Amino acid sequence: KDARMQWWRAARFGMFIHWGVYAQWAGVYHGHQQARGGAEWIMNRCKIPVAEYQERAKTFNPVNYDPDAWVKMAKEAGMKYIIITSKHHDGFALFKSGASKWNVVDATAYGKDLIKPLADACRKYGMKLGFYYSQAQDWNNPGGAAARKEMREGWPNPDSAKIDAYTKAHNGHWDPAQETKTFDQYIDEVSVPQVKELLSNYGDIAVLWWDTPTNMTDAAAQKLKDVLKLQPDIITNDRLKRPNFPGDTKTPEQKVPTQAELDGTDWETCMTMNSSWGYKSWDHNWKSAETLIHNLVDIASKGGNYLLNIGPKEDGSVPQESIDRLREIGAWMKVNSAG
Ligand code: FUL
Repeated sequence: KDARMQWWRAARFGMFIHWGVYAQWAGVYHGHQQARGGAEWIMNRCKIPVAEYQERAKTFNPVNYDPDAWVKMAKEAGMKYIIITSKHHDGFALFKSGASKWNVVDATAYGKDLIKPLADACRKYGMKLGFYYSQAQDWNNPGGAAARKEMREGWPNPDSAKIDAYTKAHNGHWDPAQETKTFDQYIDEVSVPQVKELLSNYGDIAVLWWDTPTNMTDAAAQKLKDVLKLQPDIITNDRLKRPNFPGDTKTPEQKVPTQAELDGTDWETCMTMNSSWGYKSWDHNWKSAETLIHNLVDIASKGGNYLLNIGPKEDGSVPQESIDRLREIGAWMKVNSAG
């Protein structure tokens, strides 16, 4: 394990990328600002019907997507690895998939694999690439799990009481289309095959970043863990299934642990630059570059890694506020880092 962890322990700084068709909504549904949560949660928070969400995705066409520029931007900021949401909780795959038509090639106007050119750019610039994959929650592929969030947290829908009662009776689901298969079928037919695709089709993959084990069983977790054998050196986090699948790294979210909270396990703080992971048009709550640098130093001095997020827009461009902050961090790094 120590040999496997070596690059990761030296890395200290990585880029998280939350991107998917939720960027089209940008935190707004029918003119209403999503009341709570990251913009990547809008489908659940606002209980958007499956058909409506998929209809909008047909127009997803990120013509300004420039993975080469993304990797260069990360590199110039001093980041050593990139973790991208290959599939977030909305189940949308940013890659070509034979396991589900709900993927960028089959479901959008763009029609091309978004992961392949990123993997190529990472190889070109010597950047490690890892995948975030929502193994359990999936709001579009039937059988996928849905963490229950009450409707009142979303927009003022007149049907909110009805919808809330429905989600209570249906294990978090709000659309009958989500329940035409079982969770086990979803694991066997979508989750496991897609992780196989991700670990087979894009070269060396450094990290598998699982998330929210809603409804997970040990049996399902074991099936997913077995797929990791395709990449013997891969590093995984602690979000596959608790407590029997601790993985390699702990994942404090939006906070830097105190010294007293550390127990010797490898850890990585993931954090947003504003308040949302996915792009949210009206979130202007940006942390200063000074704060971000302070966090990086604090984390590095305690032996952790800092996974700092960007949320690209629908067209593939990166918010200027994020670009500016990464530039400032890079300038600081040039003066203050050894490597
Ligand atoms: C959370 C997710 O639910 C968020 O959307 C985000 O991906 C964050 C990094 O992990 O648990």
